[in-house]
Amino acid sequence: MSQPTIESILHEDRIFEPAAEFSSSAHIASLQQYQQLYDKAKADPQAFWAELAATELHWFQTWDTVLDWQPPFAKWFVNGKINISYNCLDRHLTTWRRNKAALIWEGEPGDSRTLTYAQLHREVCQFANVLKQLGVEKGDRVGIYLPMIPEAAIAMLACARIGAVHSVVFGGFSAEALRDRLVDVQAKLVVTADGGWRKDAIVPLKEQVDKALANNSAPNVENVLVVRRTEQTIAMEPGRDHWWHDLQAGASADCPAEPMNSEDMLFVLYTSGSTGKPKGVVHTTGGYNLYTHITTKWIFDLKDTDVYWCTADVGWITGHSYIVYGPLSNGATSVMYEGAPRPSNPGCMWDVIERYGVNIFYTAPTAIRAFIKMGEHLPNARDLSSLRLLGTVGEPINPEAWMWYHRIIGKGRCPIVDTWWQTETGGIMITPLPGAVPTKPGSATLPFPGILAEIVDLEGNPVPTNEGGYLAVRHPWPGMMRTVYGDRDRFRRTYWEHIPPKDGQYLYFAGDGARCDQDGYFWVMGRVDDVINVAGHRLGTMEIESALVSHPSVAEAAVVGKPDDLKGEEIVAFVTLENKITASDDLKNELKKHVVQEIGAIARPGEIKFADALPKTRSGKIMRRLLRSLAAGEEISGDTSTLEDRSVLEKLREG
Ligand code: 7RM
Repeated sequence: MSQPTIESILHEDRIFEPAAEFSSSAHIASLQQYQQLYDKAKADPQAFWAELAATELHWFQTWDTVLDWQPPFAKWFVNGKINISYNCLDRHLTTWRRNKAALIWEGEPGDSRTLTYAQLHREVCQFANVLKQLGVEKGDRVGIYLPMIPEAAIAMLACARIGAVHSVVFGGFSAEALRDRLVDVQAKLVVTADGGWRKDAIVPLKEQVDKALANNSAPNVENVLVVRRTEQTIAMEPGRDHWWHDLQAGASADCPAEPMNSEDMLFVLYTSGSTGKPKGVVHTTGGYNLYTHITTKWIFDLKDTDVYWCTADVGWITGHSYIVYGPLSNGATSVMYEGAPRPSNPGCMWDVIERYGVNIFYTAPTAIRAFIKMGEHLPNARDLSSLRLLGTVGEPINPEAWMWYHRIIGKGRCPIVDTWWQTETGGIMITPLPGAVPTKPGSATLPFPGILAEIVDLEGNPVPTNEGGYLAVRHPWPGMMRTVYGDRDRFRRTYWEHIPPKDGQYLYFAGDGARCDQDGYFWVMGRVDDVINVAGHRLGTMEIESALVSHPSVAEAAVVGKPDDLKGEEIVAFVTLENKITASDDLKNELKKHVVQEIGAIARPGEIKFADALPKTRSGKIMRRLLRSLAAGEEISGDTSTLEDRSVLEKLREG
């Protein structure tokens, strides 16, 4: 099995119509209804979004301007007052949902906890008071470095409640990567845990925080809050470190939600780009609340009786938008699971579905490919009849994996929503609405109403049907990122000027290659920049190269992605060594370890290849295209005339 290629998906002509039974009770019940919404939104985007904002959300004060667009800077619902924690919690308390499960959590060792809306509200209010007690004020940044435990959602909502800006750092990132993010965002406080469970082992989170903060290297951090999770002995620095449960126990549960300006910052989440260090993607309150709310409702066709499970980690945007904010804003029951398939429990995902009667299941193609490999006997041994809708996100799904998901997990009954979006877009952009849009395996299908997606060339000109081009978006949407934290210029350059604006018309450049077929369906091919997607995790080749070059033995490094059956892509690093350093397998292992230490296990190169020199252009640019072909074991094709020294290529080829 492999990633989709132009050839394989050009020949994909299977079409799956939504089942009448599904459509009849769906929020968006027919293709015609989708088309009407799409047309309406296109004709008057501001009226479309304003109507939804007014009907779907609670506002303390209504806005006076729907959209203030000074390209590429957008402000949505200007002067509106809103609080996303209020929309996710308080407004449900006056309804029957008060005692409905908001979060169903299961830990990897099998412990579990259910929090009703009333209970979650109480915990969030208490924790918000803890933050206040420790001096956290509106606008302050709070780092969150936690495993997949309810406290992660509680901490996020507590920040949102008092107007603090959260910046969640995935628990798989190393101390170095954590420090870089805490420094960039100038975090005042960090929330962590003694440890987290990962494949039957403990991830020592608090130890990583201690390393990140050592020698006052993140000088803004005044306090660290520690959740007791794995119960091993950890160091607690008096004055700086506090146990979550100690402070939570004494905190008042009375903490009204702060009316926030619609454009106040809600969170910063770091993501990898093609150049430089990871960017802090800034999302604000009102637009993000609306966009995640309505996409969750329509795309997952959420009903009050549903148990909904998104398997992402809250450290990624998918966890932010589709475990926490989108589902809770809708008053849904959201499942949060700390575990992952592992040798001691390979069928755990299917157990969770059976145990909680999950109705909607949202996961990544890389996970599906791993499920396929583990064997269909695992899901076949469980009762999955509760499922009614399946989703995927994170990378293109190959049609074979789509068919397996449809057949083995969905038993041929459940629609599949293949959702294309990014950290930057805040929420899902291209996707089927499951009761309305017929699906084709491997296609994310059609844009969400209000999203004007196009395939263009680098000048912004439309590309003919079925020809490859760059995925771009024409009009601002409420969930879009507002800026790169602390770097408005980088925001402008990276996303809005990559395709030069014409006549004041700006196009958002997504960084993905795609094609649009004769039915207007989008087929996303993958990144066109130096970003690689390893098991659904987005990594910049530059970051990995910088990590390698920071090792004393390394002179130069070039990192490329190589197609991988399971992970989508695997990291291959070409490395030249300093004089007098000799290549060895030990050194390869040492370099792999070094990258893990600098970034985290997700960035561990699958392969390191030592070289005498790297292929470069006459102007000194590394020709990654050639390295990609070499890594994939393909023939080098295309133009190599710009290559400075052709013998470099010959040597690399000989290995
Ligand atoms: C949500 C998320 C974004 C990148 C994006 C694409 C790839 C995501 C799909 C997809 C094909 C999909 N945020 N991508 N979803 N490619 N089909 N349904 O993943 O910021 O971490 O990554 O992921 O390349 O640009 S992300």
